[in-house]
Amino acid sequence: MGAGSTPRGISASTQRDRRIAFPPGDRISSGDETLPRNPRKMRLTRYFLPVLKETPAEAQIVSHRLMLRAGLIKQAAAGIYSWLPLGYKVLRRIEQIVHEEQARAGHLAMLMPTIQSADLWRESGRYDAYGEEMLRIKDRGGRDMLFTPTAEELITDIFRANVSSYKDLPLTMYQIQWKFRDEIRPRFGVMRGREFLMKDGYNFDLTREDALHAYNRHLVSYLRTYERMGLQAIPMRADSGPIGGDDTHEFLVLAETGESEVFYDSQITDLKFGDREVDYDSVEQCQAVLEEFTSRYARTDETHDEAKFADVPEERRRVARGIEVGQIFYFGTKYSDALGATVQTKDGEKVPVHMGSHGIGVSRLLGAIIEASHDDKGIIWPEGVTPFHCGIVNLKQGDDEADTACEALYKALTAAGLDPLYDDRNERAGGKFATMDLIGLPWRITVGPRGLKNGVVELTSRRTGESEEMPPEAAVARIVEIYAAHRG
Ligand code: 5CA
Repeated sequence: MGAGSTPRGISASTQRDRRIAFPPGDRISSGDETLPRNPRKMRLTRYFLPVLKETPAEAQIVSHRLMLRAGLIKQAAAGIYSWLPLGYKVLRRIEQIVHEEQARAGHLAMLMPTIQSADLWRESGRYDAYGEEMLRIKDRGGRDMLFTPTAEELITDIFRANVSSYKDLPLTMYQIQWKFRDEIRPRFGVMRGREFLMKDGYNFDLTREDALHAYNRHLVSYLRTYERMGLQAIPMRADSGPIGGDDTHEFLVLAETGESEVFYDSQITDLKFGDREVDYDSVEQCQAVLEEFTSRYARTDETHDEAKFADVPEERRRVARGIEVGQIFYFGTKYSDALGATVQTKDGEKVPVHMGSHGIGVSRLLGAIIEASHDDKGIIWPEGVTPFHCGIVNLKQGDDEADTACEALYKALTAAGLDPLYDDRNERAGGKFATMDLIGLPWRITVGPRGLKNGVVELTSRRTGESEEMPPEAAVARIVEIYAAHRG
């Protein structure tokens, strides 16, 4: 497996003003501020990085092995993980990108509880339909509760209690919240967990056409989101499962270890979203992106059609495996009918709202990114999600000149808004390099007395392994420049 490619609650009316809130070229944020920094903790001697020398026997796929070995996660129970500091940092960076791209599309962030009452789920009929995957809990009063596997019912309840007019539409709200699905076979670490972090978004629209625009807008927004994480996620026609509806696309990252079998026209992998500006309010622009990215054959095994696949020129037919990192659904009035979520039209008629839901597997993404971007030495984080922007390796801890140069580099990088990790341990160079390679920071600055005599440090790319000597200020400038290209 090779390395992967480098590369608003106000009111509904403010949703329409989204271009005013985010003018083209506006820099939102880099995700650097997701966790407050404590400079002392960014020294390896003060950090908590329990790396494992041995390959854990229980891990069957490379991402799971590397997540355990690099001290990102620790299993707490089957399919349930603690996120250790380094893993939690990456998780927060991924969340930050999701939030920024949702804001860009005009969607409102909110938060719903993980524990819900069974009553709403009885109204929709899903309390029984969901089956064994739903973790059911009784509170002390004997009331049926559950740990939410998804939130269509709760959001529809919020909607029906507060919205009654077409004037408040369109509306899209989302959350990033923990979900629980009591999977029969939790496996591959965070890839198929029982507890997992999901971004789930829900659109409410007056008409089918408006809801399809919301669907298309999500597709565009997701393409951009995954690319910022250094991933190519291909939208593929899929099956809607327990969520329901006819229109659904899954986003798949190609990987040998993926759980889904996929069939596609190889031309689709040439498509890049890039830095194009799309007006998320424009029906035509969103539709055009959807057509561009979905007109070639790309399906999961659930919807695969041999006859249609045969129309793809043979040399372009691909059968592979993929990791599902997201899914978008349009299910019309399934939940609004069941729960009575209606609005009054201009003519005073009461109609059920058209809805869809849209999910991103936030915690699964760590596994997917590692599957797509690693080598035999360890993880290679794409710049967009790396836990630290670069590592500083001191070859001779205790040497005045080397220590002073490392401190100065550290200060210069943090002053430029970057987040470096300084390996200040009293260890052999080989051990320090091995740790940096394992945890996968994309850039490393190596500082040693010999180089310093010539006024240089060494800047090394984790991806290519290439090193270049340059004065410390030049190394800082280069890293600043690299990350400037990765800001939202
Ligand atoms: N309500 C809809 C969209 S919000 C929904 O639940 N969709 S979903 O079932 O497709 O889940 C959304 C995403 O969550 C999936 O694409 C997948 O990336 C992730 N996901 C689903 N199950 C798991 C799991 N057991 N472990 C890790 N991630 C998961």
